Parts: sequence; C-alpha cells; structure tokens
Amino acid sequence: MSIVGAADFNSDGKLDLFSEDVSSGAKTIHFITGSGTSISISNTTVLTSDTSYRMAGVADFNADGKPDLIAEQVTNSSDPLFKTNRQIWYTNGTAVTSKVTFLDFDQEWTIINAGDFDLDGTPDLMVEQFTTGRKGIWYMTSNSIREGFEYVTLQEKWKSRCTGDINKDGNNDALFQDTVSGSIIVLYLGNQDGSLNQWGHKYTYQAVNRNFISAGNPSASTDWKMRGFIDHDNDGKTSILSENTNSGDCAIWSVDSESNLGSLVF
Ligand SMILES: [Ca+2]
Ligand SMILES: [Ca+2]
Ligand SMILES: [Ca+2]
Ligand SMILES: [Ca+2]
Repeated sequence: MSIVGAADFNSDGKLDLFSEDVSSGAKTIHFITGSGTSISISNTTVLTSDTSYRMAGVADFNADGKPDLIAEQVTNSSDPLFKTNRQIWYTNGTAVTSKVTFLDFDQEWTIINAGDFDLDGTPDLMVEQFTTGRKGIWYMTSNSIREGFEYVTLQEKWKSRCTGDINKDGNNDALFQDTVSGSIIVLYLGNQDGSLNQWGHKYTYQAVNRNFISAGNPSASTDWKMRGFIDHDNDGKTSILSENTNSGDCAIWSVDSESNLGSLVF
C-alpha cells in the first residue's frame, strides 16, 4: 500500500487518506476518526481497482467539493518518450463517476502532487523528470493544461515529494528528499503573479531551506516518504503527511518550528 494523499471524501469535515496498492490496483479511502493526538483509521472503502493507471494525486478539479483523482497510465515501455495518458477521475466521494484524458505525453514527466500555484482556485500539477532532475509545474484551467514550465533542476538524488505553503506566505512551496540520506529540503517558491523574475521564469524558488530535516534526524530516513501537506485538525497549521514504506506506519509531522517537528504516528 502506498499513500497517495489526503482529502475529505465523505464530507464529514475530517481528512481521509487515499492509498493505492500497485499490485492489485486497488485505490482505497481510509477514514480517519478521533482528534488531537488520538487518531486512527476507522474503516476503508475501495473506490475502484485498476492496474492500468497509477494514482498521482488527489484534488478537486471541478470545485464540487468532492475530491478527484489524478491518474497516470502505467506502461511496460522503458522509452522515456513513450506517450502515456494522464487523466482526471472525477468522484462523488464514494465512486469514480467519469474520466477525462487531459494529456497524451512523454512518460518521462511524472506527476508528483497537486497544488494551486497561481492561486486561481484550480489545482495545478507538480511534475518532474526522475533521470534529469528537471522540476516543473503544469498550470491547469479546470481539466486542461494551460501552460507548463520548469522552475528548477536539482541533482538526480533529490526527489520531489509534495507541495504546500510551508512558510505561510501564500505561495506554495516544494519539498524534496535526498534518496540517499533521507534528508529533506524545502524550496520556498513564489513570483506566481505571472511576471518574469530575474531568470526569466514565471515561478521559481526564492530561497532554499537545506536543513529542513537533516541526515541524523530519525525522520530523515529513506523509509519515510512525504505524501502531502495537510491540516488534519483544522487548526490553521500545516503538517506533513508521511508514510513509512518499510513499516507501513503513517505519521503526521507538525511543523510548528522547522527545526523541531512533532510526530504523531498512527
Ligand atoms: Ca472525511
Ligand atoms: Ca470534484
Ligand atoms: Ca491554479
Ligand atoms: Ca510559501
């Protein structure tokens, strides 16, 4: 099982987890109950099973209050330029109601996460090329790509994990993990009004926090994969949803202080 993201599928005001089992293709909602430091997963619902598409994120693309799913076609081809379908699967919270293909494009670009980078109310997509380190954003208008561009290239070892506004300046930021040491950096992003910055980019990093979670911190393990920025208890503070891909534990890392993360494992 792999956590894809979190969203409120049953509209009870509490975030639910959404996961995928790549071998069976099962895409499952996990309903969270409890509050504060006492939370657990109460029950699960398999939304759909499909091994031909992997889940790349959860976001509401048609603003109906129901989470929708970002899906990438799975292929056996190792050709980076092999064209694959990228889809949005609309849901009513309990079932997939329709699917729209918004792109048929080189599979070397992988969708990592969704976030509203230009603050127009529509989720945009954080993308990367694993082998080249190129990181980009695909701006979406509803379910079509309006524009795509690259905002940074990092060394290959830095893998995109998730996006969210970690320093609360109104701009989405991006979190990357060193796939060797497990340490985590944050790129604080900005300049999203469409103007060009000094490098001619429309959106770029303004600063980097290289020591967000450093090697030596128990959390800086390659076992932990960050799945999204969430506010699970609606306290206005952003936390990081993380999953230990070795033990299967889920954790919410609260980000009161960037050097001192609280951890709630469930
Ligand atoms: Ca819920
Ligand atoms: Ca929706
Ligand atoms: Ca947007
Ligand atoms: Ca920010």
